[in-house]
Formats: sequence, structure tokens, C-alpha cells
Amino acid sequence: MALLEIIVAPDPRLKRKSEPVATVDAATAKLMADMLETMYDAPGVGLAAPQVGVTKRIIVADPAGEKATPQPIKMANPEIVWFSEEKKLHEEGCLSLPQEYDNVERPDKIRVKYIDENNQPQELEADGLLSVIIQHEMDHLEGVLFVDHISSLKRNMIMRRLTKQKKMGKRHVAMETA
Ligand code: GNR
Ligand code: NI
Repeated sequence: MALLEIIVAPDPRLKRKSEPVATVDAATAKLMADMLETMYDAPGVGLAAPQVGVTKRIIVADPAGEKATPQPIKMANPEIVWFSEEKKLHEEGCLSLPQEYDNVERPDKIRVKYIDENNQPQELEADGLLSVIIQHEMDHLEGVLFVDHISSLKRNMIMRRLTKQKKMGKRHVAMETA
């Protein structure tokens, strides 16, 4: 098991489209386990491979978060095969957009087809938080962040704050090594 580094926006690696996984082999299963460990450590309730610099269609989630009973979910090549007409507004955050939150409207319920950590095809129906998380993670596989669903005014404000924070971070490192 290993902790992976989570990429923070703005970063071109978060805007790339990820490639399908051919087979969920031992290396893929290890990546899934490392992603889950990284997600719990953050802490977060979901993580997509591009957030750790891997442009593959792999996501992990656990809507239980830090609660006692973990419900880890590992998916390769997730595909939404059905979504409800009904939409819901939910406040979202993202480990790649630290401390930024806003409401996003998405289909309330979904059915997802995917390949599990044993290379077996599966289907899952999700609603509530899990539905939101899976849709948020699948966006990452297309290079889309939750801020791409909100007004450009709010998005630009968030991206400006994050750009400034990156510059401040670099200054600190420069001071420490000077
Ligand atoms: O930890 C996370 N919380 C969260 C809250 C509401 C909607 C989506 C999420 S996913 C996020 C972790 C993350 O950035 N996954 O890509
Ligand atoms: Ni995210």
C-alpha cells in the first residue's frame, strides 16, 4: 500500500481525457488499493486516477467516508447506462480544488456498468451522495471539474484563488531553500 500525491488545480494533467483499461490486472488492482488509501488519508469520499497523474479510466469511492463501516467501491471503465429525469442540487468539493465548494445540479439516480478489481463486469444503481460522487469522478476521466458546471464568474474566482495559492506555495519553498 502507498499514498499517492494528489494533483491540485490549475494543472494540465487534470484536463486530459483518460484511456480505457484493457484488463484489470494485479497492477491495476494495486493502483485501486493505493487510490483508496490516498482517498481515506486525504480525507475524501472519492478519487479518480487522473488526480494522481494516471490517465486511466479508474475511480474509487466510499460514501461512508470516515464512518465506522467502510463501503469501498473500485471501478474501471465506468459507464452510465441509465440516469433519472429528476435532477438534484448537491454541494460538491474536490481534493484537486482544496477548500472550494459550490452547488452542482446532476441526475438524482444513475445505473453504472463497470469492471471490478477482479476484472469482473458489474452493475450498480446509485442515488444520493454515491450517485453524486460517481458522476463527479467520471467527470475527472473526461478532464472535467465540478467548477465546469457552475457560472464562469464563480469558476474564474475559484481558479484565481487557486493560482494565487500555488504562487504563494512556490514562494515558501524558495524561502526555505534560500
Ligand atoms: O471528497 C470529496 N467530496 C465530495 C463531496 C461532494 C461531491 C463530490 C465529492 S468528491 C470529493 C473527492 C474528489 O475530489 N474526488 O474527485
Ligand atoms: Ni474531484
